[in-house]
Amino acid sequence: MNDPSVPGPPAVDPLIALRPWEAPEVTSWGRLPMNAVGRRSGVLPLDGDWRFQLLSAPDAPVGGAWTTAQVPGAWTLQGTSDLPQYTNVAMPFAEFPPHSPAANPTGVYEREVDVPADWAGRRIVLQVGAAESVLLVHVDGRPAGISKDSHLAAEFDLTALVRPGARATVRLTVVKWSDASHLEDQDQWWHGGITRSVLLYATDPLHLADVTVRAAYSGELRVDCLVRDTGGALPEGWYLTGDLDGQPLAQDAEFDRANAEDERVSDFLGEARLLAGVADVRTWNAETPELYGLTVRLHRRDGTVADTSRHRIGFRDVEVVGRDLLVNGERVFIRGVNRHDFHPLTGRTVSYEDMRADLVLLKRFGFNAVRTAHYPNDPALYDLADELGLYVVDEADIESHDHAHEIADDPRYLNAFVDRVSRMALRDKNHPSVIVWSLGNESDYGANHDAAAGWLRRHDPTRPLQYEGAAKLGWADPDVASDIACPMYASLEDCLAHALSGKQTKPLIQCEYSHAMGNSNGTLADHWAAIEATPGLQGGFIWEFWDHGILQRVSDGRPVGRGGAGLYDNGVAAPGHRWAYGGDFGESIHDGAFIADGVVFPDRTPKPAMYEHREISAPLRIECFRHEGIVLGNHQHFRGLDWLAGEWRLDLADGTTLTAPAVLPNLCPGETAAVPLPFEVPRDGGEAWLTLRVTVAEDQPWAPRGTVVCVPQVRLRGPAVAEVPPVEGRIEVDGEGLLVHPLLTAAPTLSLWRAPTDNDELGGMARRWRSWGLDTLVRKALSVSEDSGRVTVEAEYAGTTGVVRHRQVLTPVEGGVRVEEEAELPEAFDDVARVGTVFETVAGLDLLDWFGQGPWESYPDRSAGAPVGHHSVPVEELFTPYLRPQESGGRHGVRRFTLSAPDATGLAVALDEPRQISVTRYHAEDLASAGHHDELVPRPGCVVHIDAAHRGLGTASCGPDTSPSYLVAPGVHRWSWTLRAL
Ligand code: IPT
Repeated sequence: MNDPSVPGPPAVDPLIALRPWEAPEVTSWGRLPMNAVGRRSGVLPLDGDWRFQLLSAPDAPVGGAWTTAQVPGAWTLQGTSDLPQYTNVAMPFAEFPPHSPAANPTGVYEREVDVPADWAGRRIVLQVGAAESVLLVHVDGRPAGISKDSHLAAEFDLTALVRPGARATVRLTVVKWSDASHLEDQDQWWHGGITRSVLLYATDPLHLADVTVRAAYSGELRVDCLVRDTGGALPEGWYLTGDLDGQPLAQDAEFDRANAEDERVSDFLGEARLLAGVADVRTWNAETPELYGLTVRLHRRDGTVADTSRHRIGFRDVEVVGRDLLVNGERVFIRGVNRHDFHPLTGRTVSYEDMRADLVLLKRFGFNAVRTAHYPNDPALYDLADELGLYVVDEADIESHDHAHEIADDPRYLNAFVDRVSRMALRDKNHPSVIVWSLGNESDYGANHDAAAGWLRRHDPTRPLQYEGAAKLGWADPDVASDIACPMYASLEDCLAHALSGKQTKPLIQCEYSHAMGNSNGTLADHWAAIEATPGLQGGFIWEFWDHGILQRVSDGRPVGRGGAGLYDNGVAAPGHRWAYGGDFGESIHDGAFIADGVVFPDRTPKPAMYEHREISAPLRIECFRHEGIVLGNHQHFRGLDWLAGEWRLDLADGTTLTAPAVLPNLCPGETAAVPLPFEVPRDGGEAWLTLRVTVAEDQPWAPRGTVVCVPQVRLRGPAVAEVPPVEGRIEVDGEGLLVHPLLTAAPTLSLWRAPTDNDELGGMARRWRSWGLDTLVRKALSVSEDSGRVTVEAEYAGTTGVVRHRQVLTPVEGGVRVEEEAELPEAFDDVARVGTVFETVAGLDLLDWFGQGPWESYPDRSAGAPVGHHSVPVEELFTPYLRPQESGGRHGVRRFTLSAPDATGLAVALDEPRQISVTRYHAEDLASAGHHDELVPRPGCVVHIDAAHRGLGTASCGPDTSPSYLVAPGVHRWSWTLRAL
């Protein structure tokens, strides 16, 4: 501090005077080049509590009271006045690029650091894992550096600014809004803070400045190293050694000789290469992610080690050939998801354990790829993807959405584009999991993209790159910025038409599709049936993994923050809490629940759509049932079936269930074989379904033995139609013709409406339904007649633009009543939510047993993952708590069900054919009028829907609606069911 050899703090702080927050040309100052050397030993972690002040602007004086802030962490979740704000496309402020608002929350973090005495003579580096959006670094008041790029680490050489054995004060000033915010306009919460770890490390002055690994499918290994010395000139005689899983690697003499003879190369070069050919190499792919341990050592002339770098590497090739993306020569399907770094308590700060849990879950549900939407994710994610086996599309931190067109060609932002793309590649290039680079998201297309693409192509010719926005002239556009046609939310028809057009030039892999907002992901199975059957279509990335709900206290509207573990369970926030979405922190500019569009809840509880995905990704499938037996097929790309075990189950409609162990055939990828039917199928018992429950045979890194992988199914026999004969008896109806039944508190009436899903709302259907008056239909009994015990009720329901005629015929049957219904919808009602019956039961019937699809929620266009069988689920668990309450809890293809109390009393319903039903505690109006779950008041009984027809879910909140075949047509609908007491 009082070292005369270092200059004192300047009178005017140049980092503030420069106003770097509105200088897009300034991407950094004093920052070390990004590299892939990896963490070294000799690390001093600086995470924990730092002194903290939140200024109103970056040039406001520091001098207020200090509080503390946790590093890593966003200050927006740590009790400051600056709260999270959610916007999608819209910038949260009005200033045009490169400007930012004068009111600009700026966090000043400060702490003392005792620099270890034994670091004397060493090179001392500060690493800040991530800070958004501008980082200014001071050491003892002296400027040390500037960095932008909120999702990548920044390193600064502090050797000249600190003294080993002495104490230094490190100040990290983080400016929230800047020119760079316009490049970080991703669809997520805005936060401020230091969101990844901070640390100090030391190296020898002679050090590895970068290590670039090329490990090919052929077994060829090339490790290119960049060597530097802080003194400038490299000392004579340095050399490299290495080892690969214990096998020594030597420096490539041919490379040295060629450099020595190359006149363009100076003595300073500092480059060397390790080269090896690995015989019988175990190659890496997402199914069998074989890794090798690589160590690189930099030696001084005397043989002592100056620096060491360790890697886990995988041997694999990736290339685009024609319209196929090939991994190790195979056209692999990309079963991907878009993933943000997210946590409901800490915002963007995620732990290793959390990321591992994310990827383990993805693997268990059949995903094999992640797009790091929309910025380079936490570095540990890539290690985990290497280890667990997931392909990664690594995306640069560029989304200029609101001002996309202006920025893509703005030369002031040129540096930033190249900087962000190149730094990502420099950090992540050695990961086998990274198979494609992405130039960013939703930023139009301009010269800045081509500049970044040019840099990438030269630096890393081993990987394709993609950018959705580049396809200005359509998906076959020969633009330089995308090797893959990677549209978002394209319709299946358009994708098919392109693949069949004869004009396709690139693989078609949607960068975003099947928007998972609320109750969604309709037609996923149709997409995959087409993808698997159509050359040129190779998959896509579901939007998205997370529902980004932030845990919030209802009482004061504040985010709970780090202390909230245990305040949520199974997708639901504890009483007094809720999952906040846009607007819940009082933001005036926000995009509401659009932030809740993932396949998992904010606590990572899978939504039912995950089971759909698991089944359509099944590695082992039942192809068909033929006379010679059941034909099984291996749908993997690289792996046999030896890691799987199976069990057969036969379900008959009469309740009979048989099981038998399955012997799986030895099938190579793509092969099929017939196996004998494991049961003698009983002649009686009605409809018969054969299910193969496929589990993990031996522990996998991502799943213990016994984990279910898929449950393929085939129907062996169709249903037998059983006529229920009428009996003598009386049906009791009230004066309005409403059934009076001791187990019902509300009689069965017609229902044409559902609590709009997010897709219904944003797709415009809900508005139409309201304009037709479907949400407030008024029933008018026209006639009630009785004929030898049978009651016929003719009713009309008046909407605003049409009348629906409804007839109910109630007939006494053994133990209950048969209800035959007919509804006639006017032509104007050409797309309603449902046509069916709703009634409400007495309290206490809390268990649903059914024969049909399940056990999880399913809908007409999302039912491929719900096998037919006998299922039993408590009513409380039937409901899916989508963040904004909406239609939920449906079960598809139900043939019959019972609702019972613990003493086995209750009611039984048999349906004329497989129907959509739901059993919840809520009326559609209850759900539709609530914004969050804490506002819902459950009803004591069950609200039961039986639908003759139920509209598909589609994905219209962002993308295509459901297919026409899943719409409910106008005209006449007929259905019937019987209700009996148990
Ligand atoms: C697209 C975005 O890339 C993604 O970040 C997210 O916003 C998603 O849609 C919707 O949730 S952009 C959209 C305007 C098509």
